[in-house]
Amino acid sequence: MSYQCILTDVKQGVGIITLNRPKVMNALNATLCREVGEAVDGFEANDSIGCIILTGGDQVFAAGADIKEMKDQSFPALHAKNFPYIQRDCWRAIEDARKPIIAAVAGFALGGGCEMVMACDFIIAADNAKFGQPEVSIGTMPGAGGTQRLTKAVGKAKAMEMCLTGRMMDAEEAERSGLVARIVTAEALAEQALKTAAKIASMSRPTVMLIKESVNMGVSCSLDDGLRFERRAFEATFAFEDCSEGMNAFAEKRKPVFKNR
Ligand code: CO8
Repeated sequence: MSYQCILTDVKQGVGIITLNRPKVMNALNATLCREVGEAVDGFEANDSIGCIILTGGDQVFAAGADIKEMKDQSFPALHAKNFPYIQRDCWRAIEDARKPIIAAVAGFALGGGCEMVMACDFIIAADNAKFGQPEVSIGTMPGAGGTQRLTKAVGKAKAMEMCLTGRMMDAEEAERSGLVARIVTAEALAEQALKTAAKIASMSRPTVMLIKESVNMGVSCSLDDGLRFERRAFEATFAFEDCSEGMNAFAEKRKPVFKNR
């Protein structure tokens, strides 16, 4: 499949999506959003892939929605068709994916770009990463999860300050605040993200999917409901051949051979 605004690759059971509009800091135009959605769908449907990486360039993940493309939109058009010019809600495609998606972020992740990495399952940040919701500076506001996911990730005080002032958070503050899982050097980002994703891809896929679903449940439901869901999901893993293979392999002091069933 050839794309205009992204690159895709497959390595070690990992599907890699790279945003690729370097001249405009990977601004998210309609084509890029559609292509990210299509690439996620394609990797989801590909049985040889167990994990996905979403990444950008060395200096910028994405500087947000393409302001030049967005600037002439009107409220009636946006409202009537739920942001029609984007055509494909790639943020939704990312969060609906059942395979884990890791964001590997170097440089700016701003506006819709910050929202895109927050829709992923976790973020590995390069030491030059910067996160922000600067929409207020151009007279608008986050529209794809910025006020919601940032608040859940870093708490109300920091999210409110960032959304109201446009202040960016550097990688260290983002790690301290719980927005990113881990910081690596910019040079090591691609390798470390691939190593992490390949490790996930080597695990039992149905179990990995249940773990992802269970953690995500916990983000949006009560502790009681989350614990109940987790217990049923845990029990369900005993229906997988991979579960008995994993436990037998441990008892027999050998490496498990997971068959994703
Ligand atoms: N859209 C379009 N073009 C952009 C964007 C953008 N978001 N960001 C940068 N560019 C372009 C610039 O216009 C420039 O192009 P040219 O060379 O033709 O003039 C080129 O990229 C390089 O940019 P700069 O010269 O500005 O580079 P700097 O290194 O000086 O600055 C910044 C980098 C700080 C990233 C700066 O470019 C910037 O502030 N960009 C805009 C950031 C922003 O406001 N983002 C929020 C956009 S709104 C949004 O994301 C809402 C999402 C809602 C989604 C809801 C969907 C349902």
